[in-house]
Amino acid sequence: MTLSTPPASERARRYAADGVLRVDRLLDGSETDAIRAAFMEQVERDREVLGADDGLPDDDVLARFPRFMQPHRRPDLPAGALARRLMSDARVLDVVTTLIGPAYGAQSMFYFKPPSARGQAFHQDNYFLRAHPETCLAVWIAIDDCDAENGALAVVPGSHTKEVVCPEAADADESFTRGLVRPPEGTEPVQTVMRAGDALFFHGSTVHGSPPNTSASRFRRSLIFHYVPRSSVEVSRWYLPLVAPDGTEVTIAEAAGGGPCGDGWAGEAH
Ligand SMILES: O=C(O)CCC(=O)C(=O)O
Repeated sequence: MTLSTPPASERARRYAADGVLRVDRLLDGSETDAIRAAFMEQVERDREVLGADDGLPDDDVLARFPRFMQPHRRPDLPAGALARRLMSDARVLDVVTTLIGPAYGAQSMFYFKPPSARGQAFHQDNYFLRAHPETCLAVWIAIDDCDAENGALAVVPGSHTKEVVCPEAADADESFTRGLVRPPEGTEPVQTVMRAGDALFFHGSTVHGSPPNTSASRFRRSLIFHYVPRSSVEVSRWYLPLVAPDGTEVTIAEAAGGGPCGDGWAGEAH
């Protein structure tokens, strides 16, 4: 199976069936060039201000190029201002609203994924965001052309109808994150091939992840947003405050305890 971009009138149906929707050319080349340049400038100047602490050893290439978390919360930085603006961009929100109705922005992330970087084992975003009573929705935008060699995203169509499960241990040689959710029985992963500016919109229970970047010289950068429906009554603390389309910050209750891993589970960042 390959994922194709349906006509706009087919988007909701395709998303309901597959749990993932591809929209090619969401951003144009001048925009992805500007995003790439702003984030590279930031990571070279000061990576700590936005970089996640993923507990990586200093000699891991991802310690030099950590994923950036919640850059939209730093609109004083050029990269943060871009993330903030794009989180509320009409082209993005139009699709988001078609799929899940009126929504709030909950998270922005930027992955650099340089050559030799490990990937991210299969997982489900609902495990982390815990937006209730609804699901979250991810928007994954390619900032470089990408394929299996440089670690493009792989998604599991149809897995969004299954439960959120408690992860098992991932292979640390392949994944910089620790949890692994296997594709449910009867489903198959699809390795995507995308151009810079193409986007995937996927359901919070859709199993997805990415292989290591085995290319010699091709970064695989991506800009990622997560949204929750405006009808959500709670979400994990890390995602608060949410951001309304007009930029207003909104706070709802914190989701805590329970979940697929039992009552002791206190939540963790994505
Ligand atoms: O970009 C990647 O390699 C993985 C991103 C991802 O899985 C996520 O944002 O949940």
